[in-house]
Amino acid sequence: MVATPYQTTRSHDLFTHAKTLMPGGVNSPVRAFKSVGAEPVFIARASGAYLWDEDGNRYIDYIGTWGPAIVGHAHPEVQAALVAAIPNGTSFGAPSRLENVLAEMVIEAVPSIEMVRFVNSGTEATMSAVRLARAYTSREKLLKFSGCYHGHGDLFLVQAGSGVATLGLPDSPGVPQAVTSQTLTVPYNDLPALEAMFTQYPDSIAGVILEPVVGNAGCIPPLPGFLEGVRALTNKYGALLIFDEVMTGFRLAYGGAQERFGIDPDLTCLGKIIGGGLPVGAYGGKREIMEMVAPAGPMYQAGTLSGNPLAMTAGIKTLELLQRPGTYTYLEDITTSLSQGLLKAAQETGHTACGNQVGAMTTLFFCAGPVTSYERAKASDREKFGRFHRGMMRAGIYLAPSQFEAGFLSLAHTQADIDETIRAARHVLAQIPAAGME
Ligand code: HOZ
Repeated sequence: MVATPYQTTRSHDLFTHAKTLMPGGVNSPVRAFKSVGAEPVFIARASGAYLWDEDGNRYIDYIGTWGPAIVGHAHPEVQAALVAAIPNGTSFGAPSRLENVLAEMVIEAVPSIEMVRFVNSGTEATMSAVRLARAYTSREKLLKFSGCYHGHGDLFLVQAGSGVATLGLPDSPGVPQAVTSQTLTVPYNDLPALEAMFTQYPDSIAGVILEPVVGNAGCIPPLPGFLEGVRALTNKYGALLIFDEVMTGFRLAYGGAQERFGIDPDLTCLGKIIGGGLPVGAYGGKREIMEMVAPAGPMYQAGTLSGNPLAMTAGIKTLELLQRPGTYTYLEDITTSLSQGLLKAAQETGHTACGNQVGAMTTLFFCAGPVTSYERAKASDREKFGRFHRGMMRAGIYLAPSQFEAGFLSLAHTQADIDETIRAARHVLAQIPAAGME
C-alpha cells in the first residue's frame, strides 16, 4: 500500500483567505501555530479522539478543543441531548430548569462551591471572581503567579501564560497601567516569594488566584505543600483564595484539583468541561461570599446568554458521562501511558526531556527538568519543540501548538492511539538532531 503524501493545500487556501477577514486569520491567537513555525489546519469535523482537516487528513487529537472534549468529540449521548433540546429554543434570556440541574451538579461535585453563577467563558468567570473578591474584602490588589493564564481580562495580562507567553508578549497595549499596577506576580511554587509579597502588602491583597495545576505554561504540578501554603497565607492575611479550575475542573477528579489535593478555596472558576463543548463558564464558592453577587447583593455581573439552555444541556450530559465508574482511573492510566511513552521515546533518541503529568494533563518539555515554574519552562528548547510539533502533525498527531500549553486526553483515546502516537514520536524525534540545540 502506498501512503498518501501529507498535504494541506485546502487549509493553506482557507488560512490565506481568513487572514484577509480576521486578525491573523483566527479568532484566538493560540490557534495560529505561529510559535511552531507552521500554519494551522482547518478542521472539517471531529469525532471521538480524532479530527479531520479540510484536506481529509486524520489526526489523533491531544488538544480536545483546549479541554472540553473530555468524553471525546461529538459524543453520541451529548449529541442526542442537544438534538432533543434544540426544538425547545436556543436561548431564553430567562431562568430555566436546566440551570438548576447543572448548578446542583456543580455544587454537589466541587467541594468548596455552595452557590454558583453561570457565565459564558472562563475569562468572564475569572474577571467576575476577582471583582467579587474585591467587593468582599474591600481591597484592590490581586496576586497571581507568573505563567498562569486566567483569560484575557485587563488585570490578568501581567506575566501571563498561554498565548501571551507563546507569542512572547510581555504585556498588552490597551491595558491601563492603573489596572495592572494592582496586579502583583510571584513565581509559581515559590511560597517564600508569596509570603514576601504579603509582608509588603499585608492589608491590601483582595485575592490570590492560581491554576492549582498549571496548564497554561505547559503542565506544571504544584510541589508538595505549595497549595497548602498558599491556603495558609491567604487565611493569615485575610485574602480570598481563588482556584482557576477552568482547565482542571472535572478533569483531575470529578471535584477538580481541589478534590484531588484536598484544598478548600474560597472561590472557584470553571469553564470548558461544564459546557460539554459549548461556550460556558462559572464561578462559585462560599454562600456568604456569593450572596454579594447581584441581585442577591450589590456586586454587579450579568449576561444575556448566561445559563444558555444548549450549554446547560451539553454540560449536564457531559457530567453524567463523567460520573460513570472508572472514568478517572482510565484517564489517569491512558495519560500516564502517553506521558511515559513520549519521555522514553525522547530519551532513547538522545534528547534531554522532562515529562510532566497530573491526571489527564501532560506536557513534554525539551529540557532536563524538573519544570516547576514558568521561569523553568522558558528554559526548554522551544525551537526543538517546534520541529517536533511539525513532524507530529505530518504523522497525524495533533499536539497543542506551543510549549506553553498542556496536552489533554479524553475517554475516547485508546491504548492503540497512544501506541501510534509514541511510534510517531520516536520516528520524528529520530530525525531531529539531539545535541547542539539544547
Ligand atoms: N486558555 C486556553 C488555552 N490555554 C484557551 C485557548 C485559547 O486561548 O484560544
